[in-house]
Amino acid sequence: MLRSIRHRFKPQEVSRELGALAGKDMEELTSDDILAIRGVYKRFRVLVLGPANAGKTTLLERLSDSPAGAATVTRDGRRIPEVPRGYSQRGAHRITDEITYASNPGFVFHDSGGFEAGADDEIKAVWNFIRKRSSGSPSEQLHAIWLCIPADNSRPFGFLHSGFFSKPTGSVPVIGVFTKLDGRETIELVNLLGADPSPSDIFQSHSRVQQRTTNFIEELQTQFQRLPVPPTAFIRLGNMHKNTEESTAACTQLLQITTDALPTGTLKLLLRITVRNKLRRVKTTTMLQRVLKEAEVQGLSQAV
Ligand SMILES: Nc1nc2c(ncn2[C@@H]2O[C@H](COP(=O)(O)OP(=O)(O)OP(=O)(O)O)[C@@H](O)[C@H]2O)c(=O)[nH]1
Ligand SMILES: [Mg+2]
Repeated sequence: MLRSIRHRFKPQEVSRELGALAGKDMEELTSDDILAIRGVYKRFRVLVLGPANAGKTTLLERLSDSPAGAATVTRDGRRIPEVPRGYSQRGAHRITDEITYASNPGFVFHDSGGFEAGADDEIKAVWNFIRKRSSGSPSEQLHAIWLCIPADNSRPFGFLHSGFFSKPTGSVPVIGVFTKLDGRETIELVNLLGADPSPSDIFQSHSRVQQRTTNFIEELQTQFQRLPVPPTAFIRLGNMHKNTEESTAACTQLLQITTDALPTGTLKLLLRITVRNKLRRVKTTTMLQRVLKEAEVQGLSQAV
């Protein structure tokens, strides 16, 4: 059954010309090759799916090195105010809205909003969107879906009981993103030691808490893998609300897993090009900030 679904959606390169680039390494690409790939796809398009409070917006902000509220949201070509945190379920949000970040312009995101089990209309809207955007013009197509599954939720599998993953997503890979691992560790710690453990008990229980957290996630992952159309790959994220080396590394890992899951060589190249441009931009911004800081220290900021 699964094999036939996959076969039916056998991914194809958009054109013979792009297909010819597919086998190349990044280092082999000429600037004309890069222009050709970006000319067809424009931007890398991701749908972020998941229940309310799963950490979807936080993930996009971390990935884009952006503070809260920095997103540009566009509806029918016009900029609209970003939906404030916690309001995504109140009709202010549409899955077709395009979310971009000035610091990360090669990506465009769509947010499912926080739908819940039994919210059939919302789930239908998500499916309509996936169906429409899994084919058609390459620049409008979805390239990947990140399904955020909050590990600090006692029943994070719940919102999928509606049969959400009984349908294939065409050639768009779904990455299962377990979020808030740190929250699950806190829950496991309390389960193990009660609400008010001493610091030494916490220290001694560290590896047991981690083991219980791993067991919880692995059990969940097994449930997802039993779905008719399971996610292609999984990743575990924690402390993404903090801007740290770990959370930055986790974003890099998510992008690598996504690259591996993409169905065609040119889409893999598109994502690699997009990430490389983002890293160059971050480097330039960091350098600029350092220069400005030094200028400020020396009282030269006017001149700069
Ligand atoms: N402890 C912890 N908190 C997190 C993490 N990621 C996000 N949060 C927090 O969880 C809350 C919800 O995060 P959001 O990113 O707004 O969640 P969302 O999925 O976009 O929620 P909706 O927009 O309502 O659908 C915020 O207070 C975040 O700071 C994490 O990895 N660990
Ligand atoms: Mg949100």
